[in-house]
Amino acid sequence: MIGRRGILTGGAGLLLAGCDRVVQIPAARRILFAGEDMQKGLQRALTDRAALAPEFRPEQMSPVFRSNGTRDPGTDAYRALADARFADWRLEVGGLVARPLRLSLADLRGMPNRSQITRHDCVEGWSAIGQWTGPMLGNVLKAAGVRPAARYIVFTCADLYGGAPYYESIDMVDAFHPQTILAWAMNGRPLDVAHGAPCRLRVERQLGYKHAKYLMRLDAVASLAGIGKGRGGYWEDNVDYDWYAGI
Ligand SMILES: Nc1nc2c(c(=O)[nH]1)N[C@H]1C(S)=C(S)[C@@H](COP(=O)(O)O)O[C@H]1N2
Ligand SMILES: [Mo]
Repeated sequence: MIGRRGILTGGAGLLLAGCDRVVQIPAARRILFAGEDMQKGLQRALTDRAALAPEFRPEQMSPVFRSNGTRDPGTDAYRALADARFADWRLEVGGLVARPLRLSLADLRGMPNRSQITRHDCVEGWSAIGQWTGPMLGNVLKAAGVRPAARYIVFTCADLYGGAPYYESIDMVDAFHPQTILAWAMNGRPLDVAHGAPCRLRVERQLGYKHAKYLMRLDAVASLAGIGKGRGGYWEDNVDYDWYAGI
C-alpha cells in the first residue's frame, strides 16, 4: 500500500510543499484521504461480517418450512445410515488440523449447544423462519486444533445433486461466527431427511445454498483449488453463484 508520504513525494509539484499546505489543496486532499476511506470501508465490511443475523421469537416461526435441493440423498450408503437412525454416522473432521476427529451424533449433542431462531433466505426467492440447534462450528474446530494455515472450511455432503457431489465452503470469519453451528435439530426435533439429517451447516449470514445438508466431513484447507472445479461449492462450480453469499 502506498503511504501518505509516498503519495506526497511522488506528486510532482507537491514535492516541496509542507505537509500541512498540501492538505489544503482540494485535489491533494482527495488523493490523500481516498486511502483512508478505503480503509474505513474495509473495517466496516469486517465489522459487519461479525454482526449477528436477526433472531426471532418462537411465535414468529414459519408453520411450514419447505425443503429445497436434495430432499433425500437416496444412496444405499445413506439409506443404511438412516435405517439405523444415524447411530453409525460419523462426522469426519480433517485437513489442516492437529487432531482429526470422528464425531457421532451423541458427541455433537454432548457439546455445549446453541439454539437460534433465524430466517433462511434462498436465492430462488423464498424465506422461512425456523429454530436450529447444534454446537458452534468454532468449538469443533478448536477441539480439532485447526492450524493457522487454514483459510477455509470445506463441507462434504452425502448427496449428489444433478449427478455432481454437493459441497460448500466458508472462510474462517464465518467458521468462527457464533451463529455458525452444526445443526442436528430443527424446531426442537432431530433433523429430518428433507432438511439434511443427521446434521447440516447453519451459516446464518449467508444465503441458503451455503447451508450444506447431509454433512459427512469437513476439512480445513489453505486453498479451494483442486476441490471440485475449484470455485468453492456446487453452485459456484456448476452455475455462476457467488462464493460469498452474504446477507
Ligand atoms: N447437501 C445439500 N445441501 C444443500 C442443498 C442440496 O441440494 N444438497 N440445497 C441448498 C439450498 S439451495 C437451500 S435453499 C437449502 C435448503 O434447505 P432446506 O431443504 O432445509 O429448506 O439447503 C442447501 N443445502
Ligand atoms: Mo437455495
